[in-house]
Amino acid sequence: MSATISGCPATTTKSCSRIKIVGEAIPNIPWEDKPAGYSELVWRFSGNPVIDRHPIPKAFSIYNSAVVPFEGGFAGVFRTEYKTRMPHLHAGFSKDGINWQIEHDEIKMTGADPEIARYEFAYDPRVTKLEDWYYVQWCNGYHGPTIGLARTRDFKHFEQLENAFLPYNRNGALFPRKINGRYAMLSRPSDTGHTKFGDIFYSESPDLVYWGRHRHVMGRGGNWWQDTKIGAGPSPIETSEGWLLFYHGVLNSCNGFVYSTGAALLDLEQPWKVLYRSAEHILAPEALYETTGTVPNVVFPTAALCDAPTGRIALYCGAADTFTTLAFVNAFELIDWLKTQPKVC
Ligand code: BMA
Repeated sequence: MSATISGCPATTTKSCSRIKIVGEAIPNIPWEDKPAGYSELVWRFSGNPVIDRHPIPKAFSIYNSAVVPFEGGFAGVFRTEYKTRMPHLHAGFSKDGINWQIEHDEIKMTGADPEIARYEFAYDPRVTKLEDWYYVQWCNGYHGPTIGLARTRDFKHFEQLENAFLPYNRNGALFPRKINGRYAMLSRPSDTGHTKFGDIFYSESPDLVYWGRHRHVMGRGGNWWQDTKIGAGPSPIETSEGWLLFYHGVLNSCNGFVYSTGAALLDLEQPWKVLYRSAEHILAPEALYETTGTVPNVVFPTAALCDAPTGRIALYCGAADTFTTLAFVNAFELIDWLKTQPKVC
């Protein structure tokens, strides 16, 4: 185990007083210390996968899902793939963030225009606590994938809002507060296939209905692990050093796509300005549950719990489009490392 002083890695004790994380304390955050002698920034939970195959009767698998602190425990929205192989959204609850009770029936949203409410498909949810609501952003089928939006207070009743963008768009990640007086979201416009483009953009809204003032944040490219396309992961985490963003990057190998995880720091008031970005991936498919499954070689981050005082981050990932897994990283250590990375990759 690495030595810790007030929960901060011994090697970065100074940065704990320098770096502030804006957010709540999550004293019961799922956590394991870094294994002794392990030199990588990010390490995997020894109990992975957190959600194995066939966790509820309807599900073939549950992955690429979202988790937030809720009423002293945790709640989430889960990409639940049925044996039809169609993805649906299910709510789930957990006391410890590791053992999950997933609802057996899918979320029934209310309130949307029937045109928007009809189901085509629903996958890759993120959940963001914003003001006094939990907002769900997911890839919603409407003549192709776009970003659906809904909100809940109890993870039982969900009110669906308008889709945020036109299709084709994926990987919507709402910021946890207004920026310059407007709601803000990252997304990844795309086309019908896995074409070699896919950059992250920033959009603003006065009301969570009308979105505009779109700005380019960062592009695919540079090193090959993120050369085919990239997409935002969980909602960015606010820190004194900028918005900490986890994202996925895609390598196009002769054996198919490889999805890995990177990180970036975005300017606090102008988040379309990238301050630092990982030239290397920080988590790539290596464990058997990441390399073997429905889609081999996929690590897809979609939720990050962060305990503000200690900087502990529990990162939930989809693995091989089959499993839900957990990895850990310390925010202070990650930020210090990001500052050694080039501003543009
Ligand atoms: C992306 C999305 C993800 C999936 C990934 C790997 O395009 O569809 O849901 O995890 O591909 O298959």
